[in-house]
Amino acid sequence: MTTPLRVAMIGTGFMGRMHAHAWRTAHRFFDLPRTPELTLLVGRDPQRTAAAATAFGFDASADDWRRAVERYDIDIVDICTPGDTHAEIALAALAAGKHVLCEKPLANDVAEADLMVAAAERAHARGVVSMCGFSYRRTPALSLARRLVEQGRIGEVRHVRAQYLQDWLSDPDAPFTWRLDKTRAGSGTLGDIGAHSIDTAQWLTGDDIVGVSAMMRTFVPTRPVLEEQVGLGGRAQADAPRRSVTVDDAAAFTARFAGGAMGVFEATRLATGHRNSNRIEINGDRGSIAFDFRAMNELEFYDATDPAGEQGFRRIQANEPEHPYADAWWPAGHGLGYEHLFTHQVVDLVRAIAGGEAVSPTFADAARVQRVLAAVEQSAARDSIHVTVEGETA
Ligand code: SOE
Repeated sequence: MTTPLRVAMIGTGFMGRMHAHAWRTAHRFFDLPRTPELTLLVGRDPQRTAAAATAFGFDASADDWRRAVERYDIDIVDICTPGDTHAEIALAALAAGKHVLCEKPLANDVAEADLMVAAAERAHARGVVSMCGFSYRRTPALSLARRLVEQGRIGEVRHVRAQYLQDWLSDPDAPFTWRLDKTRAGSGTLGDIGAHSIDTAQWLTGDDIVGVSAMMRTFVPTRPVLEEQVGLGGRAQADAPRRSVTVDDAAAFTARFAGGAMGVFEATRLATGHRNSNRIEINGDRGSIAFDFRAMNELEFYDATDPAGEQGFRRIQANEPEHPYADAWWPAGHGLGYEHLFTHQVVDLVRAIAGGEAVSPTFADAARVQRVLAAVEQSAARDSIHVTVEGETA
């Protein structure tokens, strides 16, 4: 039995459930230098949180996140709450010497993100580790894609094309949630799922977006309010009162990368028929890679140096022992799911904590995403004019 790593998790929604699963499984499938212990679950409603603590496997529950920061016997704070609470909780936890895992996007604006980066860097000098939960980076097929791009196997990157499409808000009577309130979520589709595409694109290419031209749209201006919070895709009574939506339903933007590549990005939660279609394709002068979450164990790779007459997009099953994380799971060909990305996220974080090393995506990586989000919103608010990521209007 290795030294425990006592976890306090703030939040009991979809990401809370998913992170709890990851904390429970990581050390049971991977050799870890420290063993996560689910010590404290924090949620606003005491009864619901106590029930969730039992269901998730936490030893105790509380209704105030400050209990997690104050307790000397908590080693890491895992933030799975709406974006308007990320900065306050992370800053307090880091100041108290707690390691921090914070869900994406890092914050609700660049100013908050910068405060979190500075606090994380100060804390790291004391051996405290922090990470932002852009979990798609932990997909074996995308790790393979990054290795191919880094090795130059697709050559000079010219195009990045990313779409993240969901449809849980297609129904105009899908109920109001915190994700539709700008003061809680920071933005709508853009920050919720567009942020994943931005992070994945910058991570795969090793290149930053330096300017955007964007449009954003809210198609459904009000949503019915439910007394009871419902999950994604729930339905409200027909006569429920309606509340104004203050975020985007959809965002589309072109992007310039520092290295000269062109990007085309789209994110929406009203793409009827797309439950969770997260796709990215990168074209270079010697080849291409393409990933579609709907076939998340596969990477499509086109090698233009193959012999003429034998070229084509090959579909690589990224579950072979040569692929990251694969040998901890099932024999080749049996595949992994969305939940495995979160277990991988915990594995890399726990190993980094044990070694005192930084682990990507760092808060600084996540703040670069936050700058792109801000530039997209600025461009969309000004008739899609080109906006540089540093905020000047080119
Ligand atoms: C809701 O759109 C959501 O849960 C996102 O918040 C997650 O980041 C995404 O992975 C799945 O959909």
